[in-house]
Amino acid sequence: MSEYDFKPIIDAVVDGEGDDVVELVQGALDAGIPATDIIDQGLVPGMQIVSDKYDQKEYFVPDLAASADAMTEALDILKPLLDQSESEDKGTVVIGVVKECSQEIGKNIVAAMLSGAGYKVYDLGTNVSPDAFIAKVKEVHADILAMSNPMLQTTKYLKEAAEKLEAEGLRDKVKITIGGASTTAATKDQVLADAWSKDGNECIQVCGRLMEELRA
Ligand code: B12
Repeated sequence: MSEYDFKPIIDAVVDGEGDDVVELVQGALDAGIPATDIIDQGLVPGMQIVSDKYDQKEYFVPDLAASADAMTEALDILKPLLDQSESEDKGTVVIGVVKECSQEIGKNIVAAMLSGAGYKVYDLGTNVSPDAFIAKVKEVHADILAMSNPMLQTTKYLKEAAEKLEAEGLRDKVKITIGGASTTAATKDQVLADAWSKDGNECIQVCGRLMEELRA
């Protein structure tokens, strides 16, 4: 943990003030704070407060959208700084948000962190059908399929993708990892996935383990 005061960044995310967030993030970078610390200790805790306010009916969808936009603007600055190990080849990951969902901030963070950790990442964006996931996995010979599921009602698509992968005879060649606000460690077994992670840092550890299993 650095001594840096992340509260102004947290507050600006909570207030949905994109310009302020960008300025403060730039200030943190200028002060030598690593991009991952800015995400983990500034942006994500800010969004957590936003989530709590939404749960308590203090915030509504337009407030979420303002904070989400502020966070996205900040991530656009930070993403290139996470992409630092292009020469490494840790493995190939196909990532996306499941069908019927357009909530992508968490997935964007995980994708950027995986890429920064040396994985070749194919990001399919949001609203990705099980068929589209499998088609990309086959096209790029992916090692890992990483699916983000922010909403409970779309959990079925995680399982559908796993079943389709099995039907293609690829289940022993491709590992499936999942995450997102509406998943827990228990979801992994329900949807026939290999792993679940709570955040990007954990996902990097988990993908390292999955790659070892594939290469064993
Ligand atoms: C911001 C937000 C929005 C924004 C999204 C903007 C965007 N461009 O992405 C907007 C306003 C668009 C939105 C819309 C909706 N939202 Co919303 N939203 C949120 C909120 C408050 C925060 C999400 C977020 O960005 N968090 C910050 C990121 C960093 O966290 P994260 O997404 O959890 O990701 C982290 C981990 O989960 C993990 N992770 C994420 N993906 C992956 C993938 C892998 C492979 C791995 C390993 C890990 C991983 O790592 C990430 C980094 O730490 C959540 C509340 C919450 N508790 O999450 C609700 C929430 C997800 N939304 C919800 C709902 C209901 C909706 C709407 C239906 C609301 C409506 N009535 O219109 C719509 C759905 C639209 C649709 N079909 O997609 C519900 C879902 C409830 C449920 N159980 O199904 C939540 C949980 C709020 C709630 N408590 O009710 N939302």
